[in-house]
Amino acid sequence: MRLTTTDILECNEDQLKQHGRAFDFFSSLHLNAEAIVEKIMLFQVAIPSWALGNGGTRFGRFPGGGEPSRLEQKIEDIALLNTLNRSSNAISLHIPWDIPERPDEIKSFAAELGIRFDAMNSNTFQDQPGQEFSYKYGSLQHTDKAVRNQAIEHNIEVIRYGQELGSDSITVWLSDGSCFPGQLNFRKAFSNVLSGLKEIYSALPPDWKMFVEYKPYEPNFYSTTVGDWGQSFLYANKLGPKAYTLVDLGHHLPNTNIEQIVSLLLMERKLGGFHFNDSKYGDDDLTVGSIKPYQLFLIFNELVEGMDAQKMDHAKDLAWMIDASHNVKDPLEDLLQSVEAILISYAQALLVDRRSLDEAQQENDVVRSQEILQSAFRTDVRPLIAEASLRAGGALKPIDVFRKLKVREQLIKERGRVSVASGL
Ligand code: PSV
Ligand code: MN
Repeated sequence: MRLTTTDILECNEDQLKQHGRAFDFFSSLHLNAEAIVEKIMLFQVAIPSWALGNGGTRFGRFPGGGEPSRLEQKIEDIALLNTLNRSSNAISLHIPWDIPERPDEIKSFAAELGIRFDAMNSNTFQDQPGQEFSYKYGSLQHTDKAVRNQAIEHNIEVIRYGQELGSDSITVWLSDGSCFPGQLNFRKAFSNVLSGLKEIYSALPPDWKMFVEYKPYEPNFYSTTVGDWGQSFLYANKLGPKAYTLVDLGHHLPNTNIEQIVSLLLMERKLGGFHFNDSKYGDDDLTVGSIKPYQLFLIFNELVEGMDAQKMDHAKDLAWMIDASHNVKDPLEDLLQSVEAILISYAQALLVDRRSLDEAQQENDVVRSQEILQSAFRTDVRPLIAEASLRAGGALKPIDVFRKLKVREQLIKERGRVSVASGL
């Protein structure tokens, strides 16, 4: 199914007046409204190929119908999202869940729909049918060199697919670790992973980046070989200038100060990108901003401050991706909510009065510092997000339009009620 700009414009029609009033009012209060709209228009968030169907838990999965079962359909779904919000023009592919049989054809298919390929993701956390060696006891950390080589080869193959598709980065997430004390020699595991990553790193094309993602637990519950940002940072430093840490918001123990991690990684020029989601307990993969919106704002506050300090391009210099799972919601509606939450936090962070905050910090005025941050956080910036979408030809209210145009119903008609997307 494809949506046209005309479909969207028609749906915008009856909200235009009210939006115009809200935007004018906002602009009368905030002199930088125009500059923020321009920045939002440039900001794009990549959608993961594995998040277009319903996820589930080990207790069950409840597919909602009309899920994309082929890569082309996944790209079509992302194009639908992007037509609605004009802020999600990229796909992040997971291999082997989404192997492009003919990469050149897939690349031009995506380009026709205005979709490009963001970071590639490898998978050495599951055994695939016909695979020679098992990853039961890890992949790059494995005691057996043959298993390590298989994992290295897989990652290099993922880079090759990425090259053909026009991607320029690979995210390596390893589930390597141990479930019980004594199972693993930590030093040997670390050095096996490091030498494996070095081989993958040396296969990177010159303009590519490698993102090393960390996670404290699951599927291993006693130790994880890339368990936190410190370990990821250690690998990234030892690997070289093309290696960076990737922060997945769900991969922290409760109450971790993620914004501080972000600030320090940026300072060290080692922050590569994000997997956005939200969580109540752990790697819950919930809709971005649904549980801790203030934390998301504080993260963006550090991002804007730190990126500006390094004169970085907000839109291009970090990889912005969602990594979520949708157990009870329509995945496309959920993704629209997630992208909107990201843009809201970004816009609020752009509203922070940095000079006053700096002064308040210098004077140790704790109350004023908090007031400055919270006054930005408590500002309703939705007229700015809507204006950015409108100017780019998108919907003022993407979810309303999705429902009004009966997108899910159409997808079910086209693909059937029982089609199932690949992924977790
Ligand atoms: C692992 O939990 C992870 O966050 C990694 O990014 C994987 O690639 C993805 O989720 C798989 O769903
Ligand atoms: Mn992730």
